[in-house]
Amino acid sequence: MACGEMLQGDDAMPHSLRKLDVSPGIVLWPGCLNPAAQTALIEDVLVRVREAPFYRPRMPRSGRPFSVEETNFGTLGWYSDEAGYRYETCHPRTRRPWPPMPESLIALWNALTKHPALPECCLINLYRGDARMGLHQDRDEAALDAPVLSISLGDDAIFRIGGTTRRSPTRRFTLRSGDAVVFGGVARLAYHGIDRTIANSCSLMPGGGRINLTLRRVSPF
Ligand code: MD3
Ligand code: FE
Repeated sequence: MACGEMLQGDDAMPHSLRKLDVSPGIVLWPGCLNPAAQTALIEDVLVRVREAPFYRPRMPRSGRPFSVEETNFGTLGWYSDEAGYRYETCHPRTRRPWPPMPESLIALWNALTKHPALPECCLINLYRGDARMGLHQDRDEAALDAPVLSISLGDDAIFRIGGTTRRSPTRRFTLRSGDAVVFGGVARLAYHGIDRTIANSCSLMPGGGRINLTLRRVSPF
């Protein structure tokens, strides 16, 4: 995987692979994946999605459907329905284990997070049309010491992040195809969400839209 290799200190490392310290606990690698790596990754993802199709999660209690569709790779998949948020070992419709994570994603996790424990969950979020994700915290993982790695593919997204209370001020930045972000330390429990995506800002996704891959360690190490 181009980004992982180049992070070892390739002289040819393009400017776009520089990392930006956005705020405490948040490191952004704009254009971490070059266009060829983005194409290879989306193909890896869509092949696995044939075995584990996208479904629409529902809100706890109300059962109101999410506007995003989701699926997972890895040993544990994040899931939500009337019964609540939780991790599951199998796809809700096929009842089969989630497909394995692409090796390229594990390499990227090791290169960017340097975290000693392997990721267990790769949540795939699919944004089409007016899909968005309201402000929330990720706190269904016992391993809150581990960072979270996010990789964006396809259309641009307006990402919003605040502090550890719902009332903390928020800031916004754009996540573009090929960007990677690590959220750790004080940012691990920050409220965050996706306000909207920008249709037709990228041609990577067949049929348009945006895919976000979120890698997480779930169990204590
Ligand atoms: C900051 N996904 O799946 S990725 C999610 O683009 C989620 O689909 C968004 O929030 C998306 O839970 C945002 C960026 C992200 C992911 C996890 C975080 C930011 C985070 C966990 C803690 C703090
Ligand atoms: Fe989240």
